Amino acid sequence: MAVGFDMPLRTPTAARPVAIARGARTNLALLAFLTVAFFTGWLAFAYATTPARWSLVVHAAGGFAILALLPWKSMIARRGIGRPRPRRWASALLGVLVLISLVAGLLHSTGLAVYWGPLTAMDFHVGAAIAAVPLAIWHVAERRIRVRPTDLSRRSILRAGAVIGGAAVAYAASEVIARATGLPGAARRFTGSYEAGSYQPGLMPVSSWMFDAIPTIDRHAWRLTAGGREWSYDELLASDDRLTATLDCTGGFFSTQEWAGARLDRVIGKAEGATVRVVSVTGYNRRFPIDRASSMLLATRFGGQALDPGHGFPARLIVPDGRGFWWVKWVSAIEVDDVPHWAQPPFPLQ
Ligand code: HEM
Ligand code: HEM
Ligand SMILES: Nc1nc2c(c(=O)[nH]1)N[C@H]1C(S)=C(S)[C@@H](COP(=O)(O)O)O[C@H]1N2
Ligand SMILES: [Mo]
Repeated sequence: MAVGFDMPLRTPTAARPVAIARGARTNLALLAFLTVAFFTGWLAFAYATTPARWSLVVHAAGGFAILALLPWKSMIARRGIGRPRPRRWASALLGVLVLISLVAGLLHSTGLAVYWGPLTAMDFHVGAAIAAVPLAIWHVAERRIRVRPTDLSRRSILRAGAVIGGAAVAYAASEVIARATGLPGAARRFTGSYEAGSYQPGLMPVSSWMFDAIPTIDRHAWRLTAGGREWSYDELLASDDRLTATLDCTGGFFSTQEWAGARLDRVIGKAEGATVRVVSVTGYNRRFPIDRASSMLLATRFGGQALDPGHGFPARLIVPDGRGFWWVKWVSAIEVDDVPHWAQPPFPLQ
């Protein structure tokens, strides 16, 4: 970020530059909090274990800090929107998207509105945040701000600390209030997700990462390619390894079921390699370190009944402690090779 903080030139009075310098610090703080919120959000999505918890504490504090800056930013925005700058509407749209994201995040966390038809509050929360990214980059690039020594003065740093501390206290208070008033949000898991249909397969939600539609698969025609051979559905159905595990979807729900099928290490047999890649008939796939195979299950059943098409019939992967997007549905092939497990996008692209 370099030159171009040109406002003092247009404001020759002695009083204005002070106000503007304050505006620059607000913008700078906003940039920092938005960046933190965006990355900790994805970090929380990457885990269904403790890193999700501390990511979300930082995330929520960042979100509350952005809320705290809104009065100051709206002063800057009101001042700027009056200027005949091209594409001001894009800044206004950025504002709308960030507000949608903030409101949807709070609706999710309080539990006041978790499901909106086929979509969840989380879908709006993350969707609006992603849509805001190009606008935010453009907004900042077009309005270069110069970081001045005073922006890093003791006073500025103390002020930033006060905003962060205040945001953390506000977040903690919101959690206490949610519990005291019995808001539905009090029941969320450490990932922020809500329980749905546990131990009741018929009530478990059906979800896709992005665009995958439920395929129609004929149980007689279907074959699984794994361990150097082909498996029929009935052959796989004969395996009775069991695992009780919780699917935690980034869409904002979790569901615990008693899964049954074949342990993954039994399915791949003696195949040697560093990683195991589990592939769906739709092409959707995920790769895992081979030493995790014995903790994963290729399930054909849950709660004593066969999987239905929505939940992955004929077979789906169960990944204890892995977010829902690792639980590949409609599995058709399992491959073992030496491609490293990190040589894949951190989140599926389809
Ligand atoms: C513009 C960027 C973002 C802002 C300002 C923001 C802000 C917020 C706020 C204020 C909350 C409510 C916190 C609470 O009361 O507990 C929240 C919750 C949440 N956000 Fe974000 N967020 C942003 C982007 C994202 C992204 C990109 C993701 C994921 C990829 C994400 C994932 C989550 C999750 C999982 C929760 C629920 C946490 C819980 O209920 O405990 N956020 N966010
Ligand atoms: C929540 C995200 C943000 C929103 C919604 C937002 C919105 C706005 C709006 C509506 C304006 C006035 C119209 C315009 O100039 O296009 C504006 C001006 C401005 N914004 Fe932002 N902004 C955000 C974040 C940032 C960040 C992160 C920076 C810099 C790091 C920044 C720097 C500026 C500057 C320098 C101006 C010009 C002020 C003036 O002309 O007086 N903004 N912003
Ligand atoms: N083939 C395929 N498998 C998939 C997905 C997908 O889009 N395609 N979505 C994943 C995601 S994000 C989740 S949360 C779970 C949802 O499983 P469910 O519909 O049984 O609740 O499936 C996972 N397996
Ligand atoms: Mo999901």
